[in-house]
Amino acid sequence: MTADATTTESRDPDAKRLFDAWRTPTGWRYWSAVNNSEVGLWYVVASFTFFLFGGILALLMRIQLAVPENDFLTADQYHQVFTMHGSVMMFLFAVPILEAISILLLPEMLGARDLPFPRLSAYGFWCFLIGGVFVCGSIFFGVAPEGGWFMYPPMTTEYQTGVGVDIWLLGLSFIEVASIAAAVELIVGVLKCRPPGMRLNLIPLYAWYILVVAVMILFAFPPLIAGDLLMELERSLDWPFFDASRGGDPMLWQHLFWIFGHPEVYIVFLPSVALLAMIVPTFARTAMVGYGWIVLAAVGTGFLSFGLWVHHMFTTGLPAISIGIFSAASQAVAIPTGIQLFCFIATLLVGRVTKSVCLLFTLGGLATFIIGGLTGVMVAVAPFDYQAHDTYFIVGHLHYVLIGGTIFPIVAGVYYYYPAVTGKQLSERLGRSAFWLMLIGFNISFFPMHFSGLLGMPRRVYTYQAELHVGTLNLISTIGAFVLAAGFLVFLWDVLRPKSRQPLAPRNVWNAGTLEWLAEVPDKPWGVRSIPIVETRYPLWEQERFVDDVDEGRFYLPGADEGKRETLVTSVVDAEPIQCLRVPGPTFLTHLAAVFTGGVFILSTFHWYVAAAISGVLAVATILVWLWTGTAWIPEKHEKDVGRGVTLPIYVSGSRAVGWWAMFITMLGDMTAFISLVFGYFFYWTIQEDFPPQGSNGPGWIYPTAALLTITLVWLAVMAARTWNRQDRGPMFYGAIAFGVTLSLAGVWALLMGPSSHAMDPTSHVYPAIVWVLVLWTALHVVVGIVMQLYCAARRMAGKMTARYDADIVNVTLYWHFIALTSLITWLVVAAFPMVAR
Ligand code: HEM
Ligand SMILES: [Cu+2]
Repeated sequence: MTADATTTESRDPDAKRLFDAWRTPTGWRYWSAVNNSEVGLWYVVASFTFFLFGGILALLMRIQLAVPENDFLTADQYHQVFTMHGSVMMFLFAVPILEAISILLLPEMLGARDLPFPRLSAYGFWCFLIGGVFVCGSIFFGVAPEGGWFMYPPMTTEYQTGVGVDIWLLGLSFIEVASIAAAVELIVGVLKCRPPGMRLNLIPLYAWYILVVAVMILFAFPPLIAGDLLMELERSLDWPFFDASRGGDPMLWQHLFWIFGHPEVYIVFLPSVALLAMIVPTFARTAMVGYGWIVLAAVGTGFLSFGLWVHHMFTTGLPAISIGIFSAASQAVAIPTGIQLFCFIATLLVGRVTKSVCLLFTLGGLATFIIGGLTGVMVAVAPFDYQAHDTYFIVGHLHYVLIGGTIFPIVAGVYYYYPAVTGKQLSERLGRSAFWLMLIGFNISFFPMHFSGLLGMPRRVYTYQAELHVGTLNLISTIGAFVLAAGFLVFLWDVLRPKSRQPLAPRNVWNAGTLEWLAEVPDKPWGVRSIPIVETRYPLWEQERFVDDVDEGRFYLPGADEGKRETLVTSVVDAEPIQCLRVPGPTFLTHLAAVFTGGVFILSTFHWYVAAAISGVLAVATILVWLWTGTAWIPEKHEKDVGRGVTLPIYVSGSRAVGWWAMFITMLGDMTAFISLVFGYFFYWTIQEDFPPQGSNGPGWIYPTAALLTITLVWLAVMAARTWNRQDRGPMFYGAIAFGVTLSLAGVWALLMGPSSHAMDPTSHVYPAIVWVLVLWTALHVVVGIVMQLYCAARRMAGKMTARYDADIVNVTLYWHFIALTSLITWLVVAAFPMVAR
């Protein structure tokens, strides 16, 4: 929502150029925008739409359960509905909405003009939209998955033959990739795109939380993607990872799922707390109490949550000692959560609180979450869990946590930030009605579930007998659900009702202290007129003449002299300015790339593998064009004056560059997926007497060792190429690349020869299957590495990479460090380990 160039822009040529550089395209080209303020907004709207869809599914379930032995939905339909409800809420709403809000607001909170990779955000968004529509669409054709949101095998491998489970596995993997892309963007954003002076201890709390959450996504989603991969291989190619009759084990899925699934709870909870952490000080009119404690608690929760997954598996017959440890750890996580809540409450107590709808939703959310937390501590006690497991007690518990911990805070956030984004305020009166309807409806609906659960009503059943005496409780729950839905409708109406006659809200309506409130009304596409120097946590409150200085362009980058989109990059710890980063503008390439990437996943669902492969090649080609035209531009001059007498380089490479960080972070996620597969191998080894099984063929040691040696040579060649490029020794550079590409091909061949020359049949037993997976994983990465080497050679030939401007080869070298490590681990596992294990 941007006004035309008016007043300031027409008088001030600097402002005019800045405005033109950041102008959002109009007409149908509007959809080619990549700027965070547009993409973030679409992302929020799309996630909310999926939420409404999930909510309608919930109402269908509640209608079915209103009375005993109802036949509104068949058993089959009900299974699809609850699976889709859970999956949509978790994968298409809870995680994406928080990434969406962050893409929209994080740059503003950091006084940045945009995130470092706007096209990556756009690509992630389009992937999300395509994947989400695909997954949701399945239910209209009656082919939705039925395995519940955690898809336990063997139910989902042997007993469901339709495409439903494949849609779940592939569609959601696709969306998880988009989530990881957004996480990379957000991590680099927080670390490298802060305004000068914003040292680590001045970062807005929201950004701290998002940093923690994005890192959690980076380590939690890859295990699930690895699990999805294994299960899809079992379903489509009959590789028996979870099939006990051929050495597989369904428990592996449960581990991989919950290594993701428990952190997931905090992944959706922490960003909502982050919103509250911005709202609370504003309405208490005072700085947040215990900033350092809150940051420590957020980081601590992030760490602890990875150690808790087993508490979802108490009833699977694990050894008692591990149950004891995980039970204690599950209760320990209440401590950091408690610290955060105490800091919030303390802030409200010491401040002068102004009443508002935002605050109502904040308090309502906290109270609801605390109740959910208490029942959570109850089920963390293993003996209690034996009673409550798989009953409506759990359904009650999880919705207290999820709705208290995410929905209420998000609604609070919408009321809070709506004026900053649209220039108009929401209605306090409608907001109050929405709040009370939601709070009361929610409790009427979910509180009785604790009792129906304890009376023995199991979850995931499409109906129940009248003799169970839970009919009344269920009817109450259904009525409550409709009251809750009415509350949402009021909220929705408030957001969507036409506001053209309503006056514009004043700038910084709530009189907040943080940078996002620099947004002008109506909003300007450039974000901030000049990028400020920050000295305190609440600069709008505490730094004198701050807003005027920003507006009058007295800080950094007040114009766009060359008509390019630019923002500042700063150092990680001290936020010293180090680069004037040029970011790319609107494009449709990202849409094409998303469609082709989607094609790979969607076509595979229907086993059209040739079409999927073609789509994959097209996706890679599009992404290459995008990188070729949109990254690592050689600037027309080395340095540029960014204002206040500071001159910064326009192009940097190596560990100062944002691209290097993005590669590094992406590879950490990639390694996590790989380590999850390796975990699978050792999981089979620990639970089986005889693994690798006596007498079965392994890949031997000759081919794997040959593969390791060739790949190591490629790695050295790539490093040499980097050096020779820097010394501008062209022929040596091209020689190294030619050598590297040839040896890469040899490495791929040697990798594949190991298992194939020993006739390892992946459908016969889980051992050959997991060896094949590790080998194929490594080989695929080497193939990608070949494309990267060729890309660098082409860049140099085209004059787009030079001795001085060498970010491409530097990043590719970083990639190869990880490939070398991957190959070494693969060798250790498939070739060396069987020798020592025998
Ligand atoms: C808006 C009001 C909501 C209502 C009335 C509602 C209702 C229900 C009901 C009745 C079930 C139990 C299905 C069964 O076991 O047979 C359920 C399951 C579930 N809900 Fe909700 N829900 C709502 C919102 C949410 C939200 C906002 C989230 C997440 C952010 C969520 C996440 C889940 C999950 C993960 C399950 C478990 C699905 C499974 O068993 O596989 N729900 N919900
Ligand atoms: Cu958990």
